[in-house]
Amino acid sequence: MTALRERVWWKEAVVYQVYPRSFNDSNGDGIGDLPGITARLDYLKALGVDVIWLSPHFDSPNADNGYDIRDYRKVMAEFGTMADFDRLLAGMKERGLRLIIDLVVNHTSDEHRWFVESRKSRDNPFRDFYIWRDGRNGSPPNNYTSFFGGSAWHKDETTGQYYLHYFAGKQPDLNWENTRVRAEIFDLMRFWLDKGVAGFRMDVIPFISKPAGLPDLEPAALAHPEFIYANGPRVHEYLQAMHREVLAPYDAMSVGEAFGVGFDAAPLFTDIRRGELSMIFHFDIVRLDRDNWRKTNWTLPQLKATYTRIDRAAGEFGWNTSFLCNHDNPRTVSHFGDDDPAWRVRSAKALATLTLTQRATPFLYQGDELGMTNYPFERIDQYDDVEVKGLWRTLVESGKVPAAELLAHLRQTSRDHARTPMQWSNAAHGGFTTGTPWLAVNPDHAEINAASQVGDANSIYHHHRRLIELRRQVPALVHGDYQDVDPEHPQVFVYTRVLDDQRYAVLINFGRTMVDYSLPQGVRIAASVLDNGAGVTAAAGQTRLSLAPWQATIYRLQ
Ligand code: ISL
Ligand code: CA
Repeated sequence: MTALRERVWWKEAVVYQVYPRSFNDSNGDGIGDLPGITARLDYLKALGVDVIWLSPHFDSPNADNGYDIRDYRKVMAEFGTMADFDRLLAGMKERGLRLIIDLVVNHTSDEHRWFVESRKSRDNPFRDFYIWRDGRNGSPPNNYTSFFGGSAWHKDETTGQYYLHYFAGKQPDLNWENTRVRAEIFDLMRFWLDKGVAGFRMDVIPFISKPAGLPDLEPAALAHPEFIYANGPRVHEYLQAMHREVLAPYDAMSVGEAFGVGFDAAPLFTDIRRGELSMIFHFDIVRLDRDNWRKTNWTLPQLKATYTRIDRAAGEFGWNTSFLCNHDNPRTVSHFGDDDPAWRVRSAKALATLTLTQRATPFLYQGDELGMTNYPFERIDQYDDVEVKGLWRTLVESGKVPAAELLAHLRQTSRDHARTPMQWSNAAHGGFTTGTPWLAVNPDHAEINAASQVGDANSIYHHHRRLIELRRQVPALVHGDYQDVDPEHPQVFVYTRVLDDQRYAVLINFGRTMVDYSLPQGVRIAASVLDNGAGVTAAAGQTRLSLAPWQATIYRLQ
């Protein structure tokens, strides 16, 4: 089996994403912080994860919750000090946990020293660190749009030129064409690697090389500019240099946020023979039911087809991630499961089974292990996110979309669903803070919290723990070939994972009704290995199964 040729550590790891602002507040100011994370390392170790991905912890004015960095070598004051960071890393090392940090280098904050200099004059030595152009007859240099609303260009009065920003105006894009920019970035990466971090999650990394000549987007591209932004002519040259000069010498793990990367282009980023990234995040699953800001519907055959395409895109020499949530998405159980109290626990466990049995490195988002749900947002003033504010400005305030319509979509799609604080206990504010949380805690923390689940062997938390343990013991669940054996079934997801003579099948009923199911040819059960407790598992040789609502079982096959 060729896939086994590359049994590198990061393929076998399970990653847990911490959004520091919302994880655990140690000093009562309502904002999660680094000492708060250190205090919960035993909880994470007991869950069994290997790697923690920390969303940005750098000095930032927080126009986009840290995805706008003012100083790459300083810790955000609200989160603590460099000494707190060193203690967190030491605590992780003691427990055999690795840390990857968030590398946000497509853009900086406009308050970064480089940009403060750059905007001063056309001949400032830092001018060329960013992308400045003259306007076109009093309008922006081209028709690029920002993901947070409006033009991607901002006219800076000091010099009369425009700078490019794919995200907020406070997030100017760096000019990677400039060799000094690349040298600075490679240096700051080494700064953190020398401290002992194990690698990086790379924010919108395919965007770093800008389209040659910055021509207008064709009308058809305007709705999804990411597919143009992600295909700049030099992106692979830059990533290969980064790999050669920075990542490889440290054996560092890298995971690229491949926003805008199509399936065909995936191997260009992750084929191990090219020396670029370890793995990428595809957005085709979390965006299956989205048309920009609009929520649409998804079907199970569509979801299954997407899993297959993602697996095939990685091929033999590439590698994938498996995730259903992150800090930019609604909650896993509300999005793909059923957060009705009658079905929440079963469906959250079923989705954990799905996520943790892919041929990919699983990424769990904080609170997923508890089945945390979307927040019941009602009004615009309950949201914090810069993206929501941009949508409100460009759609509602301009009169294009009625307020009630946008609110109905946001209630299902907003990034703030994932950003409400971790629910540690049934205490006030879910035990997240003794003060006033920066974003309200979900009122369901009385039911859904870590304290109650750690003490309950049948909880969603313990189901995650058992799945992680099983994955560690069974190489076929990590490296084995992935095959969807019934792509058309509207309610049952069945796939096999095969490595040499080890054969497994995963069966998941994606619905509230019982399904009378005949196993496809060639799938012969030997024994149930791990089940989510929703129903009765099948015996060896049984071919007709009665699948209970949201039942999810891993079987060893004959
Ligand atoms: O979440 C999105 C829209 O709903 C995406 O467009 C998102 O902005 C995109 O996936 C890029 O995300 C990353 O970069 C952004 C930051 O706001 C996100 O939090 C980050 O994950 C800019 O740094
Ligand atoms: Ca705090």
